[in-house]
Amino acid sequence: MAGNDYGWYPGHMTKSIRAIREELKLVDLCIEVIDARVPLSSRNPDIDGLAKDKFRLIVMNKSDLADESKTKAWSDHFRSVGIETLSLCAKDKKASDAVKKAAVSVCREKIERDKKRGIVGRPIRAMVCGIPNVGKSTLINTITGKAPVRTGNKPGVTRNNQWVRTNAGIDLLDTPGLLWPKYEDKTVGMKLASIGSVNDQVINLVQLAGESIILIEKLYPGRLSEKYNAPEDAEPAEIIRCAGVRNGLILKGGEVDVQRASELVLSDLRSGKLGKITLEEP
Ligand SMILES: Nc1nc2c(ncn2[C@@H]2O[C@H](COP(=O)(O)OP(=O)(O)OP(=O)(O)O)[C@@H](O)[C@H]2O)c(=O)[nH]1
Ligand SMILES: [Mg+2]
Repeated sequence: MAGNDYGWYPGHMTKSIRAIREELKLVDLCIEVIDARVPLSSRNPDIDGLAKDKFRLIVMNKSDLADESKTKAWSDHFRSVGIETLSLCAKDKKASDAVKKAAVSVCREKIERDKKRGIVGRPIRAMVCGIPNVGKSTLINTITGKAPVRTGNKPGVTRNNQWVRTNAGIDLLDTPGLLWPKYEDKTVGMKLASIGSVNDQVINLVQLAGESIILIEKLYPGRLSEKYNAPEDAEPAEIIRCAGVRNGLILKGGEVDVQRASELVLSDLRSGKLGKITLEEP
């Protein structure tokens, strides 16, 4: 484990940033995909630099798993700082039109400029970027209506930039998920790990489950104890134990398998089985 700060910055990410920089000349629009459950922590600070001369759109994805009122508050917040924002579920067909419409609206200056030069119908070239596992590739597949790029429920699935042409006025560049070398705030890494954007193989999952439980109990009191039949004032270790008992995760000697019970809690959190949860407020 890379310390207990949930750091994960493999060599391929350094290479990916370099490769993205090379593509940037060709890009009009930066579509930054973030996770609606952690809208602050899932914004890679490097993207502001990479996209500084580009039109911008934030997509708050996985909003089907997030707290609706907080998603609305975050969208308002991002718009108030001047970045057009959409909240959506990339697996939902409706996402396609919403993104295309927003892209045209955000890039209207470029479209006008082209028109004045006699260029009509040149597609918007959009780079889809963000941290790992937030649904960048899924969004591209939904917009194209096919599956030209690979997706998967773990971070680090996309390894190379890939342009995807559509006949809908927008070309899309799929990019590998990027984290950054050091988190300023310790809880950032924990939140990113809890939503599945950090490689689970470099993490102590028992510790992560415990820290996630503390945060969720603070924001959504009673949610976990109810789900796992634990006493109302149960400590994290007790909640993990109850989750194990409830799901039959028992070792040979009769004790709860804490490792698997912790993994189960994290899996329930990530898949929405603990209900809609947003871990940050604007
Ligand atoms: N619930 C839910 N799941 C989603 C949504 N969008 C994507 N997913 C799932 O999230 C996982 C990651 O999706 P990908 O599209 O591979 O994510 P990515 O950002 O391309 O990930 P990397 O290439 O690893 O950086 C997959 O299991 C998707 O099915 C969404 O809006 N809601
Ligand atoms: Mg991908």
